[in-house]
Amino acid sequence: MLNIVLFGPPGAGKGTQSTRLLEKYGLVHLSTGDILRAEMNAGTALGLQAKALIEKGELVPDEVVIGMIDNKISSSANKNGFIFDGFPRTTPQAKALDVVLTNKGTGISCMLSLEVPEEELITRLLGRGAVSGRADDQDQNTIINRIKVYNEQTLPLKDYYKAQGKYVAIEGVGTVDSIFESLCEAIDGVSA
Ligand code: B4P
Repeated sequence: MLNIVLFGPPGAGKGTQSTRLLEKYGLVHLSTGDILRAEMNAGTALGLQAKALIEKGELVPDEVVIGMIDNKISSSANKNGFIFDGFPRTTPQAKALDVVLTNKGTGISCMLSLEVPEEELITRLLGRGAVSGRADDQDQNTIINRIKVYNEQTLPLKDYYKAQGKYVAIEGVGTVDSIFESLCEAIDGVSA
């Protein structure tokens, strides 16, 4: 199985590139952000809990996100593998993911990290906020808090995957096509 963690700060291009990668490699897309937004739109109890946190730029509790991912992996048997988009975001999430995949006789193939400077992230997210209606993209202070939370809680995962020899840095500034090519080269190198 090919199991890819697509990593990077908010606005790095994870969702954008995932859409293309899953088509090319026939993978299952697992975006915790998308799952949480679907719960918010459906007005479920989980969605209401998530909305309050997401609109402040905070993370949703680990146990909630881990449970969602566990369900999704279990209900996607016999596939080529997964793209994990926006997950894991904390060390407990990464450890839980390793346990779930090990129990399925598989593991993470690589962590592809999209590297984008902070000013560019803010520009992209405000740009998306102007058209998407996403509350967490419309307020600059919320965006700055998301980046702060990323630096404090998510960035340490680079070292987690580096220690396993799975971290690959990808230049995340450029055209969507050129970044897609870099990602494919890295994946083909890992799966060759
Ligand atoms: P996510 O849905 O994961 O949102 P994101 O990180 O903001 O977006 P993404 O990174 O996918 O967007 P993209 O760059 O593609 O998370 C939202 C919230 O949900 C989190 O803040 C958190 O509260 C919660 N959450 C999610 N997962 C969680 C977890 N595991 N644990 C706890 N909480 C969790 O796109 C951004 C913009 O850039 C777009 O407008 C795009 O068009 C543009 N863009 C992309 N590539 C570009 C390029 N090369 N050049 C110029 N613009 C580009």
